[in-house]
Amino acid sequence: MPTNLPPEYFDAEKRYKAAQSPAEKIASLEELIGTIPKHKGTDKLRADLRRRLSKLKSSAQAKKGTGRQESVFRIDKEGAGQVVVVGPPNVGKSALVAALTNATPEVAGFPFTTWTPTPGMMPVENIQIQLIDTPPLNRDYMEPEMLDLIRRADLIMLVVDLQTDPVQQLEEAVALLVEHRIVPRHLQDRYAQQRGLTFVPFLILVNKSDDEDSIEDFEIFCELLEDEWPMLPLSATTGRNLELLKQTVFELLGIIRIYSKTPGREPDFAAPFVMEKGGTLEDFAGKIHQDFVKNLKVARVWGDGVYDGQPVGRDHVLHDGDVVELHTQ
Ligand SMILES: Nc1nc2c(ncn2[C@@H]2O[C@H](COP(=O)(O)OP(=O)(O)O)[C@@H](O)[C@H]2O)c(=O)[nH]1
Ligand SMILES: [Mg+2]
Repeated sequence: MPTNLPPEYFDAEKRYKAAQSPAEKIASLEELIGTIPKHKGTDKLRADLRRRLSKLKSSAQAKKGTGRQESVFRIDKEGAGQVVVVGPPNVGKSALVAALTNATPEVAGFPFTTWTPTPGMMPVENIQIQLIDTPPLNRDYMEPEMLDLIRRADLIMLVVDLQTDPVQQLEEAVALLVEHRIVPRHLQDRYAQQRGLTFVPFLILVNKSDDEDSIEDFEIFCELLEDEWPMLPLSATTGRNLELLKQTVFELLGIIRIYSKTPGREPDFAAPFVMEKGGTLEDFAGKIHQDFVKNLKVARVWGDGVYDGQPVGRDHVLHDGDVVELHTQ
């Protein structure tokens, strides 16, 4: 990367990295390209970014256009994590996705209303997590592409209905997924001998736990289960425990938020970089740009376990909320 880029470049780059929707990405990338001074030293960078811009534009176009559309089950990951919402019919999957995100999937009192997956973004503090509403699990036929979508997910939220035999719903749904080689990560030791499995973290959402009266039913449900599950009683209708759900998803995704800072300026707390828990300073530099990894001279960190602005090495482990200033010269 050219070393003489102006501070506006890094500000614009932050906005670009934090952009969620294709439209937002395109707009912020155009802005980013506009901040680069035109001379020989920046030719390559400008060419690279313009190539990325035209790719973004054509894939956004392809999505809008009719005809040769890609599979509806191929949903690009957006935001800090992709979470699929699965379960039997009529348990309230669509109602939950509608309550938690900007999406408006159809909610109805009869089964099999949702035929195609519908993504929406769930705001959790200052980040967005993608939720995908899906057609019901069905023993007779599972769309292979729907199974791939589930396999690729960062987290599976399995919804059951507290008011309609939730034990059977949970056991049947898990059995069906395991038959398709999708295994709850916390049970992976049991499957150590088998090959070709995908282990994905699960969270069981016990929906229609509308109010305090449902607590006893929920406790009975828990006692009847053979295994321990990460689990939350909640209600799409009354909103019970929906805030707790957001925090739980954030924790289960195993992610942290890091704020990048330009020397002499305040960090932008509205636009965190999201990375995996346990990530190091070097991982963070790589998220910003590979050249930062190569040319990194000093980094200063404000946050957990350091004094303000403490210089740290490449293998310093970062924590949620840390502010980092990278210096390449
Ligand atoms: N009492 C109650 N009903 C709910 C709740 N969530 C959804 N429902 C109802 O359950 C039915 C099925 O909901 P829907 O979201 O379409 O289920 P899906 O088939 O799993 O997507 C609808 O009549 C909803 O109004 C809830 O938390 N409490
Ligand atoms: Mg539905």
